Amino acid sequence: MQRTASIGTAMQVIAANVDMVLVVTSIKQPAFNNGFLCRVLAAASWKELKATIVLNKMDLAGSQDEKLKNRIMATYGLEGAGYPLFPVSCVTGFGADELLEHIKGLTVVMTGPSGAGKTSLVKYYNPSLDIRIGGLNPKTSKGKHTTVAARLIPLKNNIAIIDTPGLRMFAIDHIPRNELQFCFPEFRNYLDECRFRDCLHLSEPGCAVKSAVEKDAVSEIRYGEYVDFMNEKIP
Ligand SMILES: Nc1nc2c(ncn2[C@@H]2O[C@H](COP(=O)(O)OP(=O)(O)O)[C@@H](O)[C@H]2O)c(=O)[nH]1
Ligand SMILES: [Mg+2]
Ligand SMILES: [Zn+2]
Repeated sequence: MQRTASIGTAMQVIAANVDMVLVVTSIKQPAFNNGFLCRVLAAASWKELKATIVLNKMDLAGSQDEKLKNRIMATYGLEGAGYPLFPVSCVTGFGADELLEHIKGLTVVMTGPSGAGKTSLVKYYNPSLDIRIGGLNPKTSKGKHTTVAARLIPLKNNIAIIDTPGLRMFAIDHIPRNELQFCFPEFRNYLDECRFRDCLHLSEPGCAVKSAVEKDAVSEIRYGEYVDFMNEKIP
């Protein structure tokens, strides 16, 4: 499993040096993707890295997208899964000061779908930087892979930011099946209350995680992604 080994090594190198993972997503172009976000959050949690979510391109949000934004905040934000979440726009600067304050003095690594605006965010904070911003493929609205290697960029306020070409190091295939549950922080309150000690929160009777989902105390979206990931792993 060469691939898993190199992912693990890259993650170790990064994990040893950074204070936080900044997961840069966008409300649209490319479309917001729960599966992607949950994957990265789980991978960060596995490495005991703090994660913050950036929801970029809010300047493109119409009224339907505002509803989507509220759902994303309820699902992932402090009231939901518990992650700090910042809706921003690299075009208008909306939310940028709050985000900058949040990462003050930290070394952060950025990850996120290609085209979500990672490089644009760095460029917003430091316009004099000579870095390339990718266009969107006009046919697919997907980003082109413009950032070719991970690089550490100093910003103001003692911030160092690592721009990455993609998300390859945020795979979750190396997380053991019975430990993935611990990578969903909002599940933790319920894990001790399941009827069976080895409950994997799938179809076991008396599962406290599932009843929390039924009571809306745990997001159905997050739980659904957990179940999907579990089904991807060999039983
Ligand atoms: N409308 C809008 N476009 C943005 C925003 N941020 C980035 N973009 C555009 O999205 C495309 C991809 O940006 P880039 O920073 O290269 O994304 P990266 O692949 O995540 O580094 C570029 O065309 C940017 O101009 C934003 O906040 N609003
Ligand atoms: Mg980039
Ligand atoms: Zn359970």
